[in-house]
Amino acid sequence: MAAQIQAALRYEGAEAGSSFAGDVIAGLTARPKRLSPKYFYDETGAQLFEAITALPEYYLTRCELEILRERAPDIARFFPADSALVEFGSGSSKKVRMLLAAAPTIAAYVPVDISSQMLIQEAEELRRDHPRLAVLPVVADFTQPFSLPAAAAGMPHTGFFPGSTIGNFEPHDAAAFLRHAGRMLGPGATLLIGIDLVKDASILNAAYDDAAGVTAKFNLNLLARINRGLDADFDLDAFCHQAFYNSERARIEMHLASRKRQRVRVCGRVIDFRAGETIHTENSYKYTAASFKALARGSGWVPVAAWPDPQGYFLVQALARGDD
Ligand code: AVI
Repeated sequence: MAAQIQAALRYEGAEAGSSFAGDVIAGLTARPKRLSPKYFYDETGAQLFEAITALPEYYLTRCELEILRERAPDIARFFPADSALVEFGSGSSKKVRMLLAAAPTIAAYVPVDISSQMLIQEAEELRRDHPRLAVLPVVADFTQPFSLPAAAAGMPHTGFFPGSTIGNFEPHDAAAFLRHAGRMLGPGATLLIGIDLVKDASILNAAYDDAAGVTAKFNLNLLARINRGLDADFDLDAFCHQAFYNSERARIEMHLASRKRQRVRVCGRVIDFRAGETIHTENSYKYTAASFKALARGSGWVPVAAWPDPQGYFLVQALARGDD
């Protein structure tokens, strides 16, 4: 286990050392300014995201958990006996536990996440609770090709990508991910994916701009992370959180807006902001059942079943690999 932790830390150290600085400078010198949402998730960011999932306005997690709780026996019918369940971006194991409870014939669980700490801790707890299940964590950026553990090689694979995380990908990246997942999971694979649905803008806006200001803190933490990691001097009080639904592009946009004209130093570079100028930090795309099916079909998958929550806010969609 110690070796696994060390390998994971080496991986994270290399990530922070190389691409973080380059991506931040490239994003802040681009027009319009932007930062990748993947950098939200340092330790503080991951804790703030957990807090977001419990907010009254953030319906996504509650709706998906309700679907998994109520429909797990139907969903479990899509898992072949003695198969491996591969979760992309696993984080906490709350959702997969519902599937494992309904499908005791799953032989292996392969959580894939870039954050080694959570991965290893959750894996230990799952091994304790499911002694017959092979828990085979993989520390990797799941958007890039990675190898599945040899111990799961001969098993049929089911992918699990909950949380509407696919909504944080640009549509062409979402299509690329679906293709890459199909190649990784192999012939005969099924993919179970959580999708946030298009709905009234007032519900969407509230979910990303909550009254308690937790999402604002989550967004501003990106600047705090840059201050800490890249020797920068962002004044967090001089920026404010903005989130709004862009109905033409069916996406929530999150920005950090400069409250005044100002100059910020990052990694020895000087970045100028106009008053009101924003850094675009995240898109969260929303789909209709039909628009997601079209995306999946165009990316090598066949929609085989879908389970919405009773309000029709969220959808768990099952896909089968198309060319098998
Ligand atoms: C992780 N992801 C699905 C969240 C979302 O809803 O797009 C991230 C998030 N951003 C603000 N609130 C939650």
